[in-house]
Amino acid sequence: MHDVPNITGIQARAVNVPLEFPVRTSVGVVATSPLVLIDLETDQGMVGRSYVFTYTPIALQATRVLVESIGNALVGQPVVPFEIDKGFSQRFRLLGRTGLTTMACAGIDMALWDILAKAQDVPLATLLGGAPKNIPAYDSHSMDGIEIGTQRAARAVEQGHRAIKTKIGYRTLAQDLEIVRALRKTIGPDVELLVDYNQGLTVPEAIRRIRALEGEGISWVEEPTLQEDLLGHAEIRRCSGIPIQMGENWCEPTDMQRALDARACDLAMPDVMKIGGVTGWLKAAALAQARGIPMSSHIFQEISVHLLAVTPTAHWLERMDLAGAVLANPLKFVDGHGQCPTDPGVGIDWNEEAVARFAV
Ligand code: SMN
Ligand code: MG
Repeated sequence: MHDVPNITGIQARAVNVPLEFPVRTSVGVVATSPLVLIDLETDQGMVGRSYVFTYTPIALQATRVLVESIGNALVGQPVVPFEIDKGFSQRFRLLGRTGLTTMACAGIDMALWDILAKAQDVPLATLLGGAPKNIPAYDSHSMDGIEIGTQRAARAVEQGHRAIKTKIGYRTLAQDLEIVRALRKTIGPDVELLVDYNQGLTVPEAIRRIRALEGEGISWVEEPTLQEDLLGHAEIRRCSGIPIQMGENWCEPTDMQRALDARACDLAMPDVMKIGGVTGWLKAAALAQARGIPMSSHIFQEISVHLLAVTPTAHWLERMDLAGAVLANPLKFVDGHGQCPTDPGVGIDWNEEAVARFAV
């Protein structure tokens, strides 16, 4: 029986990584990918690797320092994620386990599970009781406009994707309809089309626009209004003939519980960072199973491809590559499926030359 490794140190590095396409949303543009790269060291030599995505470079250094402080506070502790998770809840009870604190704790949690999988010499999916399998992925695009949007859609279909997501919420409904129709023309009738409003509409405007989209064969409408407005989402859902999707902004499983209790959505897509890491994801997967809610991932494709192998109501893997430029082996996709790695751990290793190039 392997004895459990103990944490001996942490390295947290800030990088700001270029993106092939900026993530243009109805509420703002993510032009680069600000990441905190985590190396969690142990007394058995294996190193747990993960990253935290901070959405804006403004939050990058603060998050890096928070990750480093929390990691240093764990030195000497055994790699037991469920105990460390309980410790986080207790330690941050007064501060509040939310926002950057949740993100930093989740980054460390993901590294802890990477260590455990490496200690057992198995891929994370296997450690969690599943088998590494290739997961169907939708290619996730932005408010790219018609020319770039249709080019990206055509490329995705050539790569074998059976679903693509576009971001809408243009100034007018007519523009939303125009891009949706242009994409539908490009991908044909058999590829699923998903749309994401990124919280950009009021409840009445969301109801108006979704009603107009109902004839377009759309498979889900994501975050039509403010993500914290659960009753607003529930009202939209009651009026909508298209399934409502949300979850990327749920902070810890308690937020997911509240959204499901409010009947805010038909589908769920927790973000493995904001939901609380692997530990948070496992709790979220149980919530989704209890209610029969299909559960998709949100960014973090490298670890999500393992987690969806042990998610009872697994739905889609989101393909949006935010870290590939600093990874030694970016996640591979074949015929529209994320290829789950079979080496021990998650499969995250840094391209140190690129890390140095994009260091902040
Ligand atoms: C999204 C927004 C911002 C950064 C990455 C991804 C988006 C999604 O909401 O669902 O992919
Ligand atoms: Mg989204």
